Amino acid sequence: MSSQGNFDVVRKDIVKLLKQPGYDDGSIGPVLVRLAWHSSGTYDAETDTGGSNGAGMRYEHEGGDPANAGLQHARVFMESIKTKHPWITYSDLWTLAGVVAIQEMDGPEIPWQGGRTDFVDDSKLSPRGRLPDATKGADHLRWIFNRMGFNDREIVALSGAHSLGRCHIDRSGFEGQWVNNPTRFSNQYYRLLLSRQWKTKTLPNGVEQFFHYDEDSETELMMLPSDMALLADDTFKQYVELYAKDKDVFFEDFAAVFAKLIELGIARDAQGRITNTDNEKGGYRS
Ligand code: DDH
Repeated sequence: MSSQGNFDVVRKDIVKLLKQPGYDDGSIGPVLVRLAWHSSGTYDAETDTGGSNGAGMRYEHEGGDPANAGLQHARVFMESIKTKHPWITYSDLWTLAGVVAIQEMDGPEIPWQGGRTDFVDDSKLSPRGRLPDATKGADHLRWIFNRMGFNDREIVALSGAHSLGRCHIDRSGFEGQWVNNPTRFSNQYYRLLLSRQWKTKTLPNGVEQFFHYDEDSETELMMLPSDMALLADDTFKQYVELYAKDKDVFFEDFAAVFAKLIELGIARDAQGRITNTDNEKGGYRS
């Protein structure tokens, strides 16, 4: 069933669903990207647990992790696609939706392969707390992303996804958008990080973030403490400068690193068939 042709039909249906005038900035693209990232970013290379395979976010253990607050909106939107194409696994659907959304929002084309299963092996459940904490600095970012297998340059490239979407006070406790046009993928995040005077402010809920008032668009833009950490660390900063200067290098690096993210924990043979899951039973081979 899961032939490439069918995936193309699903891609088209995801595209049709992206524009949602009543939702945020008129598109569910950003929250779909976050869904793909959070479903994959639980990976731990040492124990080979977590990752997109299994779509664990369907269950309270992972779905109810405070780090995933708000992603139920993305999952509900994806449910109509799953109902229409019941053969696709949630783990394939959520990762595919992320790459389709990025491409449709003017981002790079990201290589994507299907074949993930939705079988959850209890012994492979990832504990909560594996996703980054936005109040923390460079050491924390390295600790989280090195665990997945990413280096400094890849950490900075991945962070450029914050040219999309916004923070919601009722989800993460932070509030606002990083860039002026949050439904267009670009290197604007790095450019703004470097070129604006970011000041701290404390929100009514006691959460501290950074802000800059953009006179031209009369919009207040924001940065998380973890975004600012990319400026405070010299190695990270050198890549922020690179990506701010060269959009093509950023797009190329981002496509490669996002493709790596959604493949974490998945081993494939030369034909692209996943070899570390038992496709017959739809479960892990242990
Ligand atoms: Fe992020 N992110 N993210 N992020 N992220 C939030 C929103 C979005 C961190 C914290 C937050 C990545 C890395 C980090 C997206 C993509 C990616 C929010 C706000 C917080 C907080 C959530 C809310 O209130 O709705 C931190 C910390 C890190 C880090 O340490 C590096 C990465 C790697 C990606 C990626 O996609 C590759 C996107 C998109 C959003 C906007 C979601 C939306 O609903 O809009």
